[in-house]
Amino acid sequence: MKMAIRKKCLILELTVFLCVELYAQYEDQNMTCRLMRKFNLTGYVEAENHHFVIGGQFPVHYRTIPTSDSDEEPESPMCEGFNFRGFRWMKTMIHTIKEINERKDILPEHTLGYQIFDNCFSTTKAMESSMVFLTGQDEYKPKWRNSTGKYLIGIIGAGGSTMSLAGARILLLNDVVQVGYASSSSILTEYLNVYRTIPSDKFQTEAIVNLIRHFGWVWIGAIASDDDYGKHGVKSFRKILETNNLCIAFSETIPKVYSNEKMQIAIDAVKSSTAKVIVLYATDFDLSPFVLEVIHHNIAHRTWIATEAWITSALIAKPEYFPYFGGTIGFAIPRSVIPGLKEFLYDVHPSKDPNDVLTIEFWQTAFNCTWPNSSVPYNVDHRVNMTGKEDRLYDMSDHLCTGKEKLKDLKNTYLDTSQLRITNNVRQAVYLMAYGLDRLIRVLIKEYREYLLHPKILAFMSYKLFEYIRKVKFTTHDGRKIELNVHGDIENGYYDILNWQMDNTGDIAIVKVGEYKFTRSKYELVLPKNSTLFWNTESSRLPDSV
Ligand code: TCR
Repeated sequence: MKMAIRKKCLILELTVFLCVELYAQYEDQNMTCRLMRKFNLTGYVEAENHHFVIGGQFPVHYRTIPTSDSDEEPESPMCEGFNFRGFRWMKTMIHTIKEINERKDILPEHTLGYQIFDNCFSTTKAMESSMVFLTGQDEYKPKWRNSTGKYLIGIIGAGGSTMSLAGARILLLNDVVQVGYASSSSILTEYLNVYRTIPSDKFQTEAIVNLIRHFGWVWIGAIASDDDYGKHGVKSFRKILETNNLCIAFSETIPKVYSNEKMQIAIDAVKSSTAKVIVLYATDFDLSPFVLEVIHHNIAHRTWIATEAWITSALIAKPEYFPYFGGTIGFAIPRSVIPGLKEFLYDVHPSKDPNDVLTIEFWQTAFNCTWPNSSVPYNVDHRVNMTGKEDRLYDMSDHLCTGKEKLKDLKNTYLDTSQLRITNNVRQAVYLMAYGLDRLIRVLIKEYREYLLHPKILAFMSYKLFEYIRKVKFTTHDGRKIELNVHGDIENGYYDILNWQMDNTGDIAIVKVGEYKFTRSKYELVLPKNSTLFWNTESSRLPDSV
């Protein structure tokens, strides 16, 4: 009886909630709220032969295609713009789960399955997948956190703060833990069910101000993406700047939906200000229309301070952008090498499974061809709508793929394992969850060995898992110590300090020039005197911004 009431309440809550979320997203377009009931997600599920399931959300596409406004029930939008990096993150989750299943020291008597969805870097799809974890694709009535028929331990994701926030509330209602690998906004600290293996932006923002102080700059400009990451980032940046008696010259946002008017406000601020040092708080994808505008307006001789989200981005670090963005300096998550991952990533081919639409799209996009007889649309890119310019990533191709295309010949972000940073956070998020479950099971098994998978014990487990996952301490394969504080945040860590230079082949070299270590109350900024920095100033010397 109690359960039935609880379910009813939940449906009501979810209905209202989904409406509010959808409304918020389409507010600009004056859309009224109608509930979407049919979900449409792509991803990977392997649950059947396992005891438990870990959920995952990754941005394998960059955006959803806006649907036309009609009076009918809203439909789940389609996605476009294949994100090779997001695809690598998703595969890393699967690789880590396989590795844990083979280990005898973690969960020796149980195995983990997975249910992973592409959230297309959007709140709508993030909400949809959070619902589907609880209900299944074809129903909108919540079940007890087992839409795959297996117990859901928690969610790895969602790949960005705004998306994590969208899902956080429904998942919290259902006592489901979310472990983030890229969602770094400090606001997530307030959510009881959100833990993460990426440090909160609180630390990065402090690091940026300490870098500014190190170089003696005083007047700084700030540009943020129009989301939780950018806006909260710049808000706390301004606060810390002021407490250090430094000054903000301007602070503008980059629109998410293309608006020439809003974009020009940001561009004019950069152009007209005497502040030549500018912080860009945005993810690479949100940043790229702005980058094109900077180039279009020929705005050179600026020193851009990068956040970790774009400092190593292949989308921005292009040689042709170097005259404008060379000399960029900023912070990055430490690099790691993951044993066996490269081989796992190479083991991808569209002929293996005709239903694996993500792999087919990966192949088509990577090799610029169309997979025969597939219903997967070629990667038509509507980016023209986002930038206001013809900037298609890929042209339509009538050239058929043969299946003999060689992955080895590709220079592609998916296969580039030389810069595993967030990828390593994905791995550690999966480990954190698995260790938490392992520790809890070791306690429960003493009393309840035979009943471990009984619904009542599982319900109790959900409640206890929060605590067990949060209290896990472990050392990673590369010697990093992972430990969360009471809010589920990492408090000890470090960033690499990177600078964009040009190598002798004319390519951009993203060079490590220093390190920034932090604990809750202390920091250490190390920029060795002998590390050569490149500055994009007329004199090629350190810019002054006093
Ligand atoms: N936090 C961003 C998302 C993000 C990201 C990235 C996306 C971060 N780093 C690297 C792509 C690649 C940091 C957020 O929204 O919280």
